[in-house]
Amino acid sequence: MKIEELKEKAKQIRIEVIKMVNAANSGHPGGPLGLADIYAALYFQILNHDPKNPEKVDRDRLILSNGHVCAVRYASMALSGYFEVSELATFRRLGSRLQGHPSTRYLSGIESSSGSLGQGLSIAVGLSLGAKHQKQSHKIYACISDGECGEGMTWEAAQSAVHYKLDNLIAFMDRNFIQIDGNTEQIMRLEPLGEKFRTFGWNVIEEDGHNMEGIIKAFENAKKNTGSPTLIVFRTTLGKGVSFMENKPEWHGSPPNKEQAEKAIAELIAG
Ligand SMILES: Cc1ncc(C[n+]2csc(CCOP(=O)(O)OP(=O)(O)O)c2C)c(N)n1
Ligand SMILES: [Mg+2]
Repeated sequence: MKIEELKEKAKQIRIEVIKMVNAANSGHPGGPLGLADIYAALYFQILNHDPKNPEKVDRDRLILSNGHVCAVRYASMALSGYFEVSELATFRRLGSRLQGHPSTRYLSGIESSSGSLGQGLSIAVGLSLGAKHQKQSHKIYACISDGECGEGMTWEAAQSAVHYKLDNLIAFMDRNFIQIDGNTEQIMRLEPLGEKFRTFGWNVIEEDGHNMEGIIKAFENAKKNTGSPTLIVFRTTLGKGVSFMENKPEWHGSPPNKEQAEKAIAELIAG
């Protein structure tokens, strides 16, 4: 897909995210808006997947560790054909397949249940190791957040991924410097983040998470790396695309009301 088309997909994803969180009157708009460009690149360009056959054996796996941002994944799945876009309106409703934190029990195409932070990278390490043992050639992608690095399990996974030379593992981080209570560096300092992972033995790529060409290039380079796992640190802006949400921790987990949602969508359409 052309870069301009991917940017258009990202815009559509953002609009659906706003509609979903507004209709549910609960949920997390900030993270999903910040990840929309990356998810457009994944679902419309990078992933080897088939929306009409979500269980195909050789598909790439995408583990979403920071499960609270699942609106971006549901919107990407609907727009790429896993299910009807109209189903997005059931987000967070009782009985819906689209719960506020994703579950493998309800929706094919979700590769791990999440919401309890810190577990995703370990799950991805297990899947990568399994794929190696079985001589399978698909990739394992792991979406992780900066806030969840406060969970020690992340660092155990980081260590074992290098030990087992898991070059089929491509982790990427939503590095927005924000978590539920504010700035990550004040709450639990992470910097120098890239250097930490490099010291562990990871191939580390740092990229602007809103530059579509750069996002594609980063993933393509990660795919080519051999002998070590890759971490792409994507610098993102929480709430990207909606002026009154950008970089504001309060939009981590509060829904826009009708008026705010209309304003947000108008801004996104104006682009
Ligand atoms: C194990 C665990 N501890 C605490 C929480 C509560 N919690 C939900 S989101 C969040 C902040 C995580 O930071 P990040 O993913 O960087 O947030 P974002 O950038 O999306 O605002 C926390 C602490 C949780 N879901 N799981
Ligand atoms: Mg964050």
